[in-house]
Amino acid sequence: MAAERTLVLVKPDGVRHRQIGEVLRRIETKGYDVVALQMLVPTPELLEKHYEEHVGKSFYGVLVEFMMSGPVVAAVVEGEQVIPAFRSLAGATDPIKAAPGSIRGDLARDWGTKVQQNVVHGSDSPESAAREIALWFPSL
Ligand code: DAT
Ligand code: MG
Repeated sequence: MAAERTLVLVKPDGVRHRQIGEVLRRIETKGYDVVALQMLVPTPELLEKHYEEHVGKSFYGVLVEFMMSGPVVAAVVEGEQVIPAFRSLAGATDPIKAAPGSIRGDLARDWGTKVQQNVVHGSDSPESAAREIALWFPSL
């Protein structure tokens, strides 16, 4: 099967807790390639496009505020079936439900009522990956 690409974000909580290296280590150890990397504080405009399916939901404001609370690391990761594979490495959205051994299960520190503080984002489909990579890395 051909290699595919996914967009990974280390969210502000992961950056704050010095977990950038640990997240990238898990990706590389699994056998995937980091092919583009940058650090930035996202704008509301970028986040509105990135999270377009969540605009208008009850948690949208809290999510965007959190995502702008500090720098995030954005990475394009490549390899066979990397879209579902990274979702599996990341674990369930809610850190309380994320299994031990997963990034969210092991590394989330701000869980409780803060579902959005779950360390990483990973694209959920080939269509989302293409859209998100174009948003975060327009020159790719
Ligand atoms: P995922 O990041 O696992 O793809 P998602 O796309 O459903 O999850 O939601 C995007 C982010 O929004 C998620 O990482 C955390 C936050 N979120 C989702 N559901 C939430 C909720 N019910 N309350 C607060 N934040 C939520
Ligand atoms: Mg999602």
